[in-house]
Amino acid sequence: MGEVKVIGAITTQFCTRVEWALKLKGVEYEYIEEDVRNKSPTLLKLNPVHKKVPVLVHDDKPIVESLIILEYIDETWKANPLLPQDPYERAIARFWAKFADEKCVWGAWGACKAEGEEKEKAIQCAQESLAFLEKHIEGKKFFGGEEIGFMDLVVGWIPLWLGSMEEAGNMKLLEAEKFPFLHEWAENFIQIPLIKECLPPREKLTNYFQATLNYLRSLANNKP
Ligand SMILES: N[C@@H](CCC(=O)N[C@@H](CS)C(=O)NCC(=O)O)C(=O)O
Repeated sequence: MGEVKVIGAITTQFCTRVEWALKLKGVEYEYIEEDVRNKSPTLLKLNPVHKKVPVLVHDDKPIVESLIILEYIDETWKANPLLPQDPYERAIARFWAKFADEKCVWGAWGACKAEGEEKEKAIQCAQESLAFLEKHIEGKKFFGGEEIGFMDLVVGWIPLWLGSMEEAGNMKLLEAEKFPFLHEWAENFIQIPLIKECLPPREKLTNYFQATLNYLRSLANNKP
């Protein structure tokens, strides 16, 4: 199995998805918390391009970017496959994972940050992206079918992180009436013991988003 380390930050959903994948595969690992506001020389050495967490270190070899890390984990440890076996289905899963990271994560954060007239527009835009996930999960237990798969881990931030963003940003994106299937999936997903055990405390997350919003707004207010 070799030595496995995860360099992460507790408030970061991109790291939690990596821990979920390792746990699903039954891989033991050492977790090392990084302070992303005061980056360690180790992080800068292991991820010199993006300087971000997570970094997976397997037998001293670093792998970065969480979607790439998930694929590496899936190819290295074969138990409980994350991606489908069929090449077309795999391509589709990768497409939706990329969509979810590019549109849903940043759409939700955009709506969280927005103020005044921009807020309604940003909420609508984020909900348009979430509507694709709603279609995708309709009639299924998990995005992966009967078992948790790649896409479940990728959108696994929704139940907790989205709730915290909604609280900090004073808005509601995942309305149960608008997104009944996604809402139900989120409620079930977060109750799974293996999923639950990697989650940060909600209060910590909400405080983190609130502090980030305050910081960004103070920068904007002090612009010349
Ligand atoms: N696309 C990256 C995103 C990772 C990411 O944004 N990490 C953030 C934590 S939320 C980070 O390390 N930020 C430090 C920085 O931007 O300087 C992935 O999927 O791994």
